[in-house]
Amino acid sequence: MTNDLSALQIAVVGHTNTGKTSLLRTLTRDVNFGEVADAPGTTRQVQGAHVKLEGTPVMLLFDTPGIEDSMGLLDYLEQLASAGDRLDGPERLKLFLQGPEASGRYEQEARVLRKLLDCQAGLYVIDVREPVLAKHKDELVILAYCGRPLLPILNFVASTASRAVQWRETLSRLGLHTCVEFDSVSPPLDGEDTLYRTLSIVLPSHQSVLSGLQLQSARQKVARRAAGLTLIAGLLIDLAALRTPSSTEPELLGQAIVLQQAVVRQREQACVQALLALFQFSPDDYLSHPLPLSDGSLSVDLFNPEALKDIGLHTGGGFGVGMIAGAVADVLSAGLTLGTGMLIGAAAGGAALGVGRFGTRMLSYIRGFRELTVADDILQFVSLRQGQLLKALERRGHAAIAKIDVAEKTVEINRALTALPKPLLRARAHPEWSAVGGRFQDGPARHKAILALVEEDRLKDYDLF
Ligand SMILES: Nc1nc2c(ncn2[C@@H]2O[C@H](COP(=O)(O)OP(=O)(O)OP(=O)(O)O)[C@@H](O)[C@H]2O)c(=O)[nH]1
Ligand SMILES: [Mg+2]
Repeated sequence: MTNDLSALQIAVVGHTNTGKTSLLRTLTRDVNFGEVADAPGTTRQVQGAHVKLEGTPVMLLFDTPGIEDSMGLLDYLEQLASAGDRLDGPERLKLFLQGPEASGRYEQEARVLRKLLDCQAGLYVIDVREPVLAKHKDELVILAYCGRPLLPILNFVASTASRAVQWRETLSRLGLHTCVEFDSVSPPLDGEDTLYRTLSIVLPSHQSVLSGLQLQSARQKVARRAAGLTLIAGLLIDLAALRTPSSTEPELLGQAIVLQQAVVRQREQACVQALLALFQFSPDDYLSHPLPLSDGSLSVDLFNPEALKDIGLHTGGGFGVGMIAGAVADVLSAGLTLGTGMLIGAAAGGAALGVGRFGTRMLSYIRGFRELTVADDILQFVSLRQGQLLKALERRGHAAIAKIDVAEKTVEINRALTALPKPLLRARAHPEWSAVGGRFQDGPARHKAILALVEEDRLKDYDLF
């Protein structure tokens, strides 16, 4: 990394294992920055990362090793000057940094202080689950010797063990009246904007860059949401418009069902990957830390009727009629509905799935069954699930390691299937709108339908219908 000295430079400092490296990951949206581990002393060297404004690096954030022995160092600093010397903080630190202990016992701490002295300000990361101890107070006294503005970041505020109140009080007593609540694993939606806004208060000389970053962060959040919703709407249009031709011959119908299910699964998977990429969670990141997926597929199987029942989606659409209702239900369990001539064709589906309730006499009546389509309840399930993934990604910091369990949250939803929104109903009649179908033809009408779906009122909740 080149060292751009014109950029605003900020040191991220604090006690060991408080989440400094995690904060850098989240602010730079880089899951690969540095090393994160639940153990003290993980970061040993200072490492910088650029933060860009409209593509131009404007700020350098420096990760630093954790401070370990603040009490020993403060005692040492206090006895450094000979009696009668009136040294201020930076002068005292200069003496220390020139002395032997800066490359000996306090080498780690010396790296931190040197860096903070080089920077215009520091972010002081606190694990608010920890009680306020003498070592923390000593640490703050030493950091104040640098003579740089320090903005405390109350990390882990989402934890039930948070002692944020106690920490705020302590910080005030030490003259630090402004601080920011954050959580690098699940940052508040406006966490980044708030951080930059508050930093601009403690660092008024860099207000224009910091308010630029604040605005950019707010804008990007809105843009990511719109792009995410567009990806989901595209997926739903593709699935609603999808038609797989099929024969009425049971074996061939069975094959068509398997094929169509595979196409639907892959298409949903592609949307998951695109959403991950949009939020800068790489496929690698997802492989090593499986997000909502297990071995490449979403963990609640799309076509598992039990799963659909569990989430309380009830199939509508007037299929439950007459003697062949059972077979229709079985075809629906395959997550597909049948095109024109569906009821008779459904019997063939039932037979293909090994239902065995229909003899050859029944099958001989089968006529006119032509296409498979994706069932309404599958569309709704996909919509819910992708909407929840989008929400989870918006709330996920780049320091998060645990997987997002979208499937688990989806199961909590319990309600009857509502009618498809208009753009999806229209898509039903336009097989050429399906990018995964054999008749795909991209065009303005398809795009219009995607936009209309994004703009549907209900979509604002990320719940497309
Ligand atoms: N839940 C939660 N966990 C966090 C947060 N920040 C960090 N962690 C976890 O805390 C542990 C320590 O995080 P690091 O980022 O390595 O901490 P550090 O301050 O850089 O540690 P050193 O380099 O050893 O000083 C890791 O297991 C992180 O996943 C947070 O805001 N919330
Ligand atoms: Mg670290």
